[in-house]
Amino acid sequence: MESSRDYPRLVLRRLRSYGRSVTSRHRGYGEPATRRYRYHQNKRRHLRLYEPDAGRAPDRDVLTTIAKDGVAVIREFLPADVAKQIDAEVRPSLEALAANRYEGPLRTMIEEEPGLYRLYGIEESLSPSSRAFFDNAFLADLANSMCRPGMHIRDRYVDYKAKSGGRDKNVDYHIDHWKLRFKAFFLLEDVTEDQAPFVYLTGSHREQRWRRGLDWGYQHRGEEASILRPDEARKICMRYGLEERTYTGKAGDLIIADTRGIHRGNVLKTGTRLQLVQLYVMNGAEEYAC
Ligand SMILES: O=C(O)CCC(=O)C(=O)O
Ligand SMILES: [Fe+2]
Repeated sequence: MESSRDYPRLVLRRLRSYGRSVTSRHRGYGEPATRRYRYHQNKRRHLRLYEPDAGRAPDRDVLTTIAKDGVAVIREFLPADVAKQIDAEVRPSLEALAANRYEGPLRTMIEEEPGLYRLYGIEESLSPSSRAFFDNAFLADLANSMCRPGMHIRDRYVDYKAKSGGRDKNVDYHIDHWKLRFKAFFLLEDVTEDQAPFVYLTGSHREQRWRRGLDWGYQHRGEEASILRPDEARKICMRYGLEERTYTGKAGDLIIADTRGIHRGNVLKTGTRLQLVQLYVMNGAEEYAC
């Protein structure tokens, strides 16, 4: 039992615990609101910097198309022979990876069930020819003309789809982020309707009302919250006048997409799909830029 001598200490203790309960109750309400406020501030800051500048672009038409549609294609970006050479350099390793017998030193990504495989760092020694794409000055200049601070490379890999009927995690409509993300897909082999061509909803990279929930969902809960059902994507298309386009192409073609917009892959019906991918993100601090 507490004696009267302890009274001041008791009061102090009660006051402290009251204080703690007040701050923790306050935190319960305050923290999500602060998080949301910071997110909106960062998003506003990001969008203010997102300013395509045709004057800095290596090709005005390409930049104008990306700014308008969120996606552009450059046919025969590199000669088909270069694409074939890169294909010859990387395919044996990817086939080994798909057959579960790759023993090389490179970092890998494997989605075994749907048949999606990636190899990173191929330009170091496996495929010197791939540097013609990964270290391409045109692409670097194009990325820098997309937004005021310019952009840098965040990721580069070779991407291999090898299982007919496989549904990897990219075949649903989705956005990659609420931030500008510019992915360059360089085709190493011809891609027909049956070889899982890339799909993009043109104009969906813009800041419009439909994306508010999706952007916050991504920020708050990550990738799983950035997926749209086909009927949701259709509704957005109709209401905002977006158009779904499918990007088939030939070895040597390049598809450039702002993957802030709605896009998806496709189920492979026949053969394989082999491409190089390079991801560019905005220069600046993580919370508002890259
Ligand atoms: O596989 C595809 O064509 C889509 C890939 C995709 O969604 C991505 O790279 O962000
Ligand atoms: Fe994606």
